[in-house]
Amino acid sequence: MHSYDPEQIESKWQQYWQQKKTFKTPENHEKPKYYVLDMFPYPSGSGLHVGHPEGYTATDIVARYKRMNDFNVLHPIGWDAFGLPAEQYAVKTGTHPRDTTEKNVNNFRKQLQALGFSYDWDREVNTTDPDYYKWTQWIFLKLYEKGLAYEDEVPVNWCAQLGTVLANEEVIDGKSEVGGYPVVKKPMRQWVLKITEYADRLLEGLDELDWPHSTKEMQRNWIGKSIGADIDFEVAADYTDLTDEESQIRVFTTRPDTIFGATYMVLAPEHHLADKITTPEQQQKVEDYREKAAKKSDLERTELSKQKTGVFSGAYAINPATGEEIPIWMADYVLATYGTGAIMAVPGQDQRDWEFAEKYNLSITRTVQPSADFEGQAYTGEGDAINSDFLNGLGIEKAKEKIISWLEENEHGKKAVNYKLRDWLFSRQRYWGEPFPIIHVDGEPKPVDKDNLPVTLPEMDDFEPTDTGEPPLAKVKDWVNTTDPETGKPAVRETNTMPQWAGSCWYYLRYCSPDFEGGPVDPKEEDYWMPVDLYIGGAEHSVLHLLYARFWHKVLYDCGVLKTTEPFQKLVHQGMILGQMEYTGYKYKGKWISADEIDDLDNVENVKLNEEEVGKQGDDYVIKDTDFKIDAKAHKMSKSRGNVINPDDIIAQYGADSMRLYEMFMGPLDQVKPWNTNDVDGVYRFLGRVWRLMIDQGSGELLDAITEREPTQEQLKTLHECIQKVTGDIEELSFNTAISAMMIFVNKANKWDELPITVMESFLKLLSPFAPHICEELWQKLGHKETIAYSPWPEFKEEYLVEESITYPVQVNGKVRANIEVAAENAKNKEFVLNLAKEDDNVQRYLDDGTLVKEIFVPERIINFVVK
Ligand code: ANZ
Repeated sequence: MHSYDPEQIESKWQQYWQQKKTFKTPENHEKPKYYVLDMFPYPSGSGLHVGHPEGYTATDIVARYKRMNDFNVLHPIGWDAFGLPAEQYAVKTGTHPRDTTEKNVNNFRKQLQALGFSYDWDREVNTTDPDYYKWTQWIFLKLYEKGLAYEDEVPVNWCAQLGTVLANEEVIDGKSEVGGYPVVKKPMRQWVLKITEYADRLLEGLDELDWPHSTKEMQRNWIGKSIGADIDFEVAADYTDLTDEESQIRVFTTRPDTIFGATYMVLAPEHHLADKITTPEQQQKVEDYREKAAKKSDLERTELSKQKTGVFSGAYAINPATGEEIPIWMADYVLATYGTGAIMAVPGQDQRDWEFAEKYNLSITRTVQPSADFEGQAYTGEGDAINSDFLNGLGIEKAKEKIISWLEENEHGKKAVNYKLRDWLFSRQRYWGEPFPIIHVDGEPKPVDKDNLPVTLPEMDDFEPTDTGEPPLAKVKDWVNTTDPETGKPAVRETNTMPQWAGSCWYYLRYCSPDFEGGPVDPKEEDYWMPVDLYIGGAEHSVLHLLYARFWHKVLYDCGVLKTTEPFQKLVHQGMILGQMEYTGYKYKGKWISADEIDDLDNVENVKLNEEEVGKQGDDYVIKDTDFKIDAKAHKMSKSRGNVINPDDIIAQYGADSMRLYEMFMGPLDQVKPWNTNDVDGVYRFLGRVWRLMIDQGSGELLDAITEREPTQEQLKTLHECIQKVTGDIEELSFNTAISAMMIFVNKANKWDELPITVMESFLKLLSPFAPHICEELWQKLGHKETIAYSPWPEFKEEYLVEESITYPVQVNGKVRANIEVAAENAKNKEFVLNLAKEDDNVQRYLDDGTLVKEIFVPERIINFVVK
């Protein structure tokens, strides 16, 4: 038997590609380049999940397509291999994280190779390799030299269970993103990177990038630039123990134009003046309140829907615009960490302030004329200033300008910009991360000389975090205690390590010249390959990884290390693959009922249905051949649900080509979609059909139908329709529709008696980026000695799409008796066409059976003769 046998074909070609180094990146810089990048995986113990091959197949198709279009292609892969799981496993089992990582990497590599991805395996990078992290440390030193890395005693997010500090971004609702453990604030000495210095450039750079709109928006929101004013309010009563400086409370506002409506002030409960200004009578109440506020997360505190709480300080401030005394309150809806930690409250225009003012009976003044139909509370829309003295009548923007000049003239404040972005907390109390290239001499940090990099991780076997927050590395005394090579003084090494983000901030640069010894990247190679032309990966990384990588890239640009200012020109997120759809029907007293009917019934029985039992009516899922609506849902794949699909199983059953093709056929790349094993079967059968189109099942040789004959007009038209569609679709990353087009081609080709070699060659080229193994095999059967991977992509020729003739089916009494070809220019000439039809031998025979009583002619469609 010589039927389609992916197992045999696929391992054969995988070996071929590896031995011949088919996908080695060209060294020359003579052709146009294309750099197509995957987000490199964290090599977890559980191996690939189905989400990996989704993005990786997409980039692989593009890489292969570009090679066939005569680009030099850089398509690399590597391992983001530092991180918590390997370390936690080490704590549990004593296995060194290095060993776990190596084992997992080997497994991942094997799995990726089994999918036939066209990576240049000579450019593999691994963030845990000292030859790699040497340069991560080198980049850190650059940051340090530029004053962008500093030590600070900061209130950090301390997670006792994980034994580490977490970045704000890694804390969700007061719990660790990994594991969901409680996180508390605690002051600790940490390394911090001054990403805030790059806030504006990180914002501006977004404009030139071809990224999903939502991802850019997330970056913009994360940076959170607000333009407004800082305004100083003077504390009114005379507090003898307040210094001049302390008696000015500075607020940040985006609406300085509303200052005439500032009827009270609010300080964050943690504000540094909170104690000082509180009057003795209010002391106790304020203390109680502050204690309560400390226990809430920022999110809880600022939730719009939340009941506002607060406490009066007893003190007053003077509104610089009105000269009036306004009470100073403390409330937890104002955060200490944003702006100045204090606000002027304008209940007339701010809803939170409105709710607070109502609750505590504070006065409300509107300073913007609401539109006529307005019925709400605080008015945040456009309108002319009212109750605002010299601002009256001005629109918001004009009023802002005017009040800012006034504030500046009178030294009450100035224009100000605020960012939500905070400096990046860059140290972790972990073993399995990059050591900092820093020693401490006489208590002061000192960079390790670049010639002495890398600072390697010392050997140790007790990876347990300490509950004081001291990093595990602190236990390795003979590593920690060292001497300063410059002065000979005793020194201690930094025992924190870098966060996992560090290695992934610049890996895309290392791929350009993985063995370069003069720096993180060879300038010549960076100049040629960068920026990345297409970057595909999950949306879950959109804010952090992308922001951090862009930050480092810009710093390296400023240091003269890079010529490009942005790393990733085009970015696409693959949509999540959910588990198989689950269908639930409902029974009441033993009879099916519709999903809409269950609301008012008790004891309804839920019945799981399998796919064969399910039908569709419009958008509704129903029990097949009935009107009973059912529920259809797809959940995230998870171990606990037991709906995880293992790519290895699919490859074992159907082969890598089917796996690749299926994941691309599921739907648009960027959309969320449920897995469906039946459909894998469908694409597998499609590949079987391609095989049988060309191969004799008995001999395993090419069929006689594959000939040297010139293709017919119809064959050329069918082929070129397919070339046009597949080419355009790959350019648009619309892989599912490209596959449909190839299925249409095969359906048509199945009906041809002869298949011209040239047509089949072109078709194989189109299919090869998607299903490379079967295409290599058939390409070879056609007599080619070289891989299909560099054969030129078929050129689309418009001329073949033009209809040169039209085929009329000719019916006699409703039955088709012939098909006649009519040249396009005569096709609408009724008399001409009918005469031609009557000349056909077969038609003539049926016409001779009786008398022709009627001729029906539908131009360009059909002819029918009625005979009696
Ligand atoms: C007066 C005002 C009037 C305000 C008005 C808004 C509307 P974004 O856009 O997020 O920058 N604010 C300032 N610091 C704050 C803090 N630490 N905690 C909570 N809220 C704070 O928002 C800036 C606005 O949020 C500022 O402008 C301030 O309220 C408030 F009709 O000042 B506004």
